[in-house]
Amino acid sequence: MRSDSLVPRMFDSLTDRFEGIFGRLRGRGRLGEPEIDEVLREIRLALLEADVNFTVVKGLLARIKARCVEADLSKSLTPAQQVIKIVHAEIIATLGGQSLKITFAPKPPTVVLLAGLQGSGKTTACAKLARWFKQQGRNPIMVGADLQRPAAVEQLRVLGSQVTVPVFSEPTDPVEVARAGVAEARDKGRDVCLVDTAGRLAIDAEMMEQVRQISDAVQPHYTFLVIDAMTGQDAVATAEAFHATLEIDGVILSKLDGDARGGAALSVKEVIGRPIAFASVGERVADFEQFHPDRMADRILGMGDVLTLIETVEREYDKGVAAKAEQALLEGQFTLDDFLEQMQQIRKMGPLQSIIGMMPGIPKELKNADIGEKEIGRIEAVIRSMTPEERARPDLVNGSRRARIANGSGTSISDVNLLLKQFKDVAKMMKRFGGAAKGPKGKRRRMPALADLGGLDLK
Ligand SMILES: Nc1nc2c(ncn2[C@@H]2O[C@H](COP(=O)(O)OP(=O)(O)OP(=O)(O)O)[C@@H](O)[C@H]2O)c(=O)[nH]1
Ligand SMILES: [Mg+2]
Repeated sequence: MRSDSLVPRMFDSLTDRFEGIFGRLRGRGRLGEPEIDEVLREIRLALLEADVNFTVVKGLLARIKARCVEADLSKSLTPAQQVIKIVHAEIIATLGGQSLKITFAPKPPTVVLLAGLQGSGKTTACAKLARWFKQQGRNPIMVGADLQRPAAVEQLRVLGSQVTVPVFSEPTDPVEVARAGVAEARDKGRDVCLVDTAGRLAIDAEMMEQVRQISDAVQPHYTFLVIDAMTGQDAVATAEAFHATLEIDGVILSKLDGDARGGAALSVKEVIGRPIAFASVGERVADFEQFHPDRMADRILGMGDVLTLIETVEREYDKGVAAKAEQALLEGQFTLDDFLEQMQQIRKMGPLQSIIGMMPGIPKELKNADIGEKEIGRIEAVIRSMTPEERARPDLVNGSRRARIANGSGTSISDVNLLLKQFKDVAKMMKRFGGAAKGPKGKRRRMPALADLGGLDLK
């Protein structure tokens, strides 16, 4: 099962590098200039290897260095934290600082034009964006102005029915269709009009002229350039070329779910001076999100998306249940019922994958693992088919009981065996945490089961 999370895989290796660099940095005491220079060299290499544009890296490193000097780290008692803070802030700035705030035309419709190379993901992004506007309470229409490819309008219609947004097109010419589409939006009271245009294999004058004519005809409030993040440095060249003709307002980065190095994507804002507005991270219409530079920086630097995680946990995690589980494990009486309760707490917080993606320090294999809701459902079914005694003392569950439990829960004996084994593993791990909780420093670990989900093979 695919998860619902929007964790771009593209920055995985860069994240690994940063985790390594920062890990070593934390292990150090005071930092003199040579040590700082070494760290900066490592960061520079990591960024270049991730395919971040050379000029962008140069500027970024110069700013980081200047701020390190200014902070006079040699006198600092927490130099590592300060360096990390500076790098963090500068990466956010490189990504554009703040997320693009979409405003709406006082006189509807708000016209949005999508441009980009062939196959960059324009048509897909058009539908995803229409869906996003609907979620904002808007009433969009899509206009198929790609008459280049015979099936283009049909593709848009199929997507339109998926996101339940109407599509306007007619077999005239692209500029006419776009103009008529905006008029249609006005007549039908549609307040957002998204115009999908044709792409070409390479940037050519004719294509630029056509999209410029469409732009002149519809006077878009937003012109978004769709860039395929898999295309590396070409993405930057594309952005420059389009921006020279079209006056881009923002970029939609597509295919961030790919496994290419994503650094080029990070360069776009610096190169054309326009922010990344949205990120497209998969083929499904839901795989789309507004781009938040701060949250993206957190993830790239391996800090997880702690802000969102803390918000979610505070909102959803029942403190009574947490206290009870902690007590149970301190007393060595953690039962399957406690286990199930913990699982339900986690489930309340949303798709597991997105929670794990937000947690710092979780290995990337785990972030990519398919841990789904179905599996929790299965665990729940098995536990519910047990008697209260069995839940308290799982070693009571013998062979014939396992068969009956499997039967009763609509699972298989191997599912039951697997769960019992997982529980045993977790219980063992809980004991270790229990020891730590009673340790001399009195530092208590919260939510051991959540933190230890990594020990589970929830397939
Ligand atoms: N994995 C992944 N695939 C995507 C994403 N966005 C688009 N695609 C796929 O990329 C292919 C091209 O997408 P389209 O939306 O048709 O691209 P386009 O720019 O409209 O293409 P043309 O109209 O031919 O220029 C399709 O197979 C999409 O499903 C994404 O974010 N992730
Ligand atoms: Mg298209």
